[in-house]
Amino acid sequence: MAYLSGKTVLVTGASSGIGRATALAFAREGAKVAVCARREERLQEMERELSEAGAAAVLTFVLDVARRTSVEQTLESLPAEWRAIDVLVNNAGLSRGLTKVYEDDPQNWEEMIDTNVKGLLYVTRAVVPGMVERGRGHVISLGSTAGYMTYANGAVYCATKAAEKSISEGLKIDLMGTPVRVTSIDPGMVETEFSEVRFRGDKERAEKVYQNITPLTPEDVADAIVWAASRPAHVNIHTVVMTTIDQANSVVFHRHA
Ligand code: NDP
Ligand code: 8X3
Repeated sequence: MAYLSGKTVLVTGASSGIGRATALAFAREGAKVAVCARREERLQEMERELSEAGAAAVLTFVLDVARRTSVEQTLESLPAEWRAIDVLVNNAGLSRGLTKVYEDDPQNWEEMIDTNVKGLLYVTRAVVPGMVERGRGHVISLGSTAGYMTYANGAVYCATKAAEKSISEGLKIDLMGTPVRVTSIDPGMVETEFSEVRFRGDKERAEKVYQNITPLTPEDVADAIVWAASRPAHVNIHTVVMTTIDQANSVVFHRHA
């Protein structure tokens, strides 16, 4: 897709899963790809892979999106040739626990809200003014089917994704009159490290989530992100809701016998 060749793309939370697959997909389109996350060694490992995939240039840097001052300072001091971000993929996110609200540890809520809601806002706030000034740009954020329908024991994670939906809708309204585009990509179950993080390293429990189901892959979601980013400049894809064939919504699944 010639449209993305040479474009500057920033993917947050690119050290794993959907973010990693998205960075590689943009690299294959010949984009300049900047990736960030908290785990530096993972990002360093990706550097060569991104170049080999075809990225026009690669930048890796450590960023915890939940740390406001750090987000502001880091993004402000990017090398000059990386400051004109054309596509921001707000992907960094996580879930912690699967518990009733009235029994949960508030620390879990804080991590999810700080990352999925406040982190997304901090990065968006730092990047979008430049897009408006340059008269081009696209903000693509990761929502979820969880933002449309709350499932048992997931109230706060679902609330963060409902917040993402409202923020993307509001940002689109705020940006009317500018050519900056806004998209929310809202997948159902995708097999990544998501459940392992949710269950704090309990791999057995995480694997059960995807048992007897064919989940989406990170590459399926990356495809949708690159598709949305590569539409003609006058086309704004608002939302892509996507699930595996085995999922109808946030709570209805078909598990194979
Ligand atoms: P993974 O756990 O595989 O990846 C999450 C990524 O986010 C990692 O690279 C992690 O990197 C990064 N991250 C987490 N916290 C922070 C932080 N504070 N600052 C910077 N980066 C952070 O999960 P997924 O790929 O599945 O998740 C990606 C996004 O997709 C999330 O927003 C998630 O909510 C959403 N999503 C996932 C679905 C699924 O079923 N998997 C379905 C729908 C949406 P590091 O730890 O190195 O910082
Ligand atoms: C992640 C998908 O269904 O586990 O957003 O919440 S789900």
